[in-house]
Order: sequence, then structure tokens, then C-alpha cells
Amino acid sequence: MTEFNEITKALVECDEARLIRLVNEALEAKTPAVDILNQGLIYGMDIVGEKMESGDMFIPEVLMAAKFMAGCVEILKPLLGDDEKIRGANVLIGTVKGDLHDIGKNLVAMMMESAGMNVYNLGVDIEPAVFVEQIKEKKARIICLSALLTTTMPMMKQTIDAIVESGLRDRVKILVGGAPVTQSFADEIGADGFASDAGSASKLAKALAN
Ligand code: B1M
Repeated sequence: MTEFNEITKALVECDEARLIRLVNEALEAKTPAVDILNQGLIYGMDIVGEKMESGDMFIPEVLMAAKFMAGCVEILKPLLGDDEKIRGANVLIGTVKGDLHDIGKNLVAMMMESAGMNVYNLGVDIEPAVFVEQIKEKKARIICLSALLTTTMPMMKQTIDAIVESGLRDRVKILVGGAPVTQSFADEIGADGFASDAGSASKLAKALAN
């Protein structure tokens, strides 16, 4: 088994001590940090996402893997060049106005960070105008809206309308998600994509960013 396979396996198995030891050993053996990130860790998080989609891994394990991955990224960060640190486009994510649920949205943010994207997590109860202002400020290209309540789903449409009115719609891809949200709702409100879970949200964002 290669050192990358072992790192991937330790991450998927949420074995933190082994994971950190393997990453440090790889660095001592002069393995480039970018290879450890891409071939070991990011690949591992892709597998975690697939296992979550198929029901072979559950939310607490996924959160744990994302946390351990973030710990390894902290070890590697000083050794990565600027281009390698930010592989993807800037992503904005927030729960729409009126909605205070943030566990799923944070999971999506963590999966995207783990996949190498530069994520700005705006929080919960976010006004459409704040999304618009932050798109400009963060030069974001991917916008992720989360809603967990049927009563706040219409706020997703209002947020998209505000982005259209601001003249920024052509510069961004808008993804929506959250337990009550569906693909047909996403189509109806003019979103560019829908994801039912954090793994597929991360995959979709990566695909749309390229
Ligand atoms: Co609330 N709540 N809640 N709640 N809550 C639900 C959503 C509810 C289904 C419970 C129920 O009645 N069975 C119900 C909604 C009913 C409806 O609208 N159809 C409900 C209600 C009614 C309410 C209140 C109105 C209750 C009240 O006060 N009377 C109130 C509303 C407050 C508000 O928001 N204004 C309320 C409050 C709360 C708490 C504050 C107590 C707490 C939230 C704590 C927090 O988030 N920090 C809470 C919780 C915990 C829940 C449940 C139990 C769990 C939600 C959760 O975290 N799931 C929920 C019932 C349930 O879902 N079983 C419920 C785990 C999480 C990992 O999954 O969020 O679905 P989820 O995220 C997934 C996907 O949906 C997707 O990826 C995630 C990971 O795979 N995803 C995205 C999420 N966002 C995405 C964005 C994307 C892509 C994918 O962007 C591209």
C-alpha cells in the first residue's frame, strides 16, 4: 500500500492519531505537501462523501473526518504555495433569512473546504442584501443557499431575485439545498443546481467552478 493509500484509509476510518502520524512521516520522507493533500486527503474526503451518499457513513463520522482533514490541512498549509492552497473558486454559503438551522450547512461548508475550496460561511438568517454585498466583497463565484423550513424556502427565490437585480447573476452559480428542497424546486426558482447532501454539494460546486 502506498503512503497516499494509507493516509486515505486512515482518514476514511477516522483514525486521527494514525492519520497525523502518516502525514508527518510523509513530510519527513520529503513527499510534497500538495501530493499529500490531493492524492491522500482530498481523495479520502471524496470517498467519505460517497460513503455518506450511500449510507455507509453517518453524519457524526463525516463531521469527524472533516475535522481531522482540517487538522491535517493546518499542518500542510505553510508548505503549500498560494496557488495550491486555493484550488477552487471562492464559495459563499449561508442559511437564508428567517432560518436558524446550521448543522447541515456547516457540514456542506466543511466538505467543500476539505475539497480545497475557499469557503466563506456567512452563518444563519442571512438577508438577500447581505448575500449580494458578500458576492462583491469576496469575489465569490459559487453561492450556496441552505433552508430547512418549508416556510423559508421562498426566501431562496427572494435571494436569487436580489442577485439578479444586483446585476451579478451572470457572474455566479447558485446552488440550493436543505431537507425540504428538491431539484424541481431548484429549477422553479432559477438556481443552477441542487444537492441533497454535503458530499454531492461539494462535487457539484467543484464541477461548476471549473
Ligand atoms: Co428545527 N425543524 N425548527 N430546529 N429541526 C426541522 C427542520 C423539522 C423538520 C423538525 C420537524 O418538525 N420534524 C421542522 C421543519 C418542518 C418544515 O418546515 N417542514 C423544524 C421546525 C418546525 C423548527 C422550528 C419552527 C420549531 C419551533 O420553534 N416551533 C424552529 C425554527 C427556527 C428557525 O429556523 N427560525 C426550529 C428550530 C430548531 C433548533 C434551533 C432547535 C435546531 C437547529 C439547531 C441548529 O441548526 N444549530 C433544530 C433542529 C436540530 C432540527 C432537526 C431536528 C435537525 C436538523 C439537522 O440539523 N439535521 C430537523 C428535523 C430533521 O431534519 N430530522 C428540524 C442534520 C443535518 C446534517 O441535515 O440540515 O438536512 P440537514 O443537512 C443536510 C442536507 O439537507 C444538505 O446537506 C446536509 C448534510 O448532508 N444541505 C445542503 C443542507 N443545506 C444545504 C445547502 C446546500 C446543499 C446541501 O447548498 C448547496
